[in-house]
Amino acid sequence: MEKQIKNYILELGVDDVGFACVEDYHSPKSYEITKFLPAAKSLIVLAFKVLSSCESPSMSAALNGYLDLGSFSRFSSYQIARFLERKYGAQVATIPISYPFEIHSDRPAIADFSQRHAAVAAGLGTFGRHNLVIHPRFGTRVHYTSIITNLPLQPSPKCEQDFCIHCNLCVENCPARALDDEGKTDVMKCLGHSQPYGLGADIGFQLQRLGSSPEEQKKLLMSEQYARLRQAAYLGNQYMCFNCLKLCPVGQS
Ligand code: B12
Ligand code: SF4
Ligand code: SF4
Repeated sequence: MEKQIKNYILELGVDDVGFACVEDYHSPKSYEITKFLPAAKSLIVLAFKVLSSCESPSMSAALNGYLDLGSFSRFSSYQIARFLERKYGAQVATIPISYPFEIHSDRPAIADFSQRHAAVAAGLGTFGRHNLVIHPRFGTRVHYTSIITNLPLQPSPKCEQDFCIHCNLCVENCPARALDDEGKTDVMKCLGHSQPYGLGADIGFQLQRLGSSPEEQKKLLMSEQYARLRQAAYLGNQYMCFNCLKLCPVGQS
């Protein structure tokens, strides 16, 4: 069964796949897997290689590569989930690249499920100094999604090697200095640079608008800042910094 599933997934064009049993998924801050699927037994983790457009000097071209990947990952997850249901009568829950996830004020910027822990459990990489998972072939330029299922699948072997070469390029080139503390990403610092038109900026804009005269409000609504906030809200996901992902040399030669 594992071979058939793997072949199906790779033939769709997904770059790599690994299996894990739910007991091997250890993410202290995430919800229990059974919250998503009470009968869960296994995780199927998919790896999608990030396009070289992440290196583009144009942030909109770099972001568009991410959005393309996002659409393909949704298409793939849905196809694979349907295949598992039809062929094996499986129960499934698909977990996306990022959104949607439950939002609670005591869990700021923390998702329900950790794709990084899932990838490590499924033998698709190990953590690097930048707190991202480094894949044995694609290096850091990879995104992960997961499918939780009640099928009992033989787990893939875990990666034993430390793929990070400890060059410190990610830390030195983070414009926000968000990676200075080893093992911790300063989320607010990263967000300020990587999502300058995200929720924080939107709140700032709305507060400014609330305190303004009708004439000033009109000006604010006609501004570049407002147009950028609207675009970001429409896209759902918006990144303006890719340094830790694109500068990591592992897997790039
Ligand atoms: C919210 C989010 C963010 C937030 C906050 C991130 C955060 N909390 O660390 C912000 C906006 C800052 C962000 C930034 C980025 N993100 Co982001 N993000 C997410 C998202 C949606 C949820 C993360 C989360 O809350 N998980 C739940 C928590 C409980 O688990 P966790 O993420 O694994 O976090 C824990 C572990 O990583 C652990 N940890 C950290 N380092 C180490 C090291 C070791 C050795 C160990 C054992 C554990 C450990 O500590 C964390 C807290 O408990 C995930 C997708 C997902 N659902 O997992 C993507 C995800 C983590 N992001 C990703 C990426 C690519 C990025 C960016 C590069 C974006 C960009 N510009 O391209 C930057 C990189 C920032 C960085 N270097 O850390 C990828 C990472 C892929 C990979 N190769 O690892 C993910 C997995 C998306 C995906 N589906 O592929 N992100
Ligand atoms: S995405 Fe940019 S700002 Fe965020 S941690 Fe990586 S290098 Fe730093
Ligand atoms: S840039 Fe260097 S230090 Fe940072 S994760 Fe990659 S190999 Fe490790």
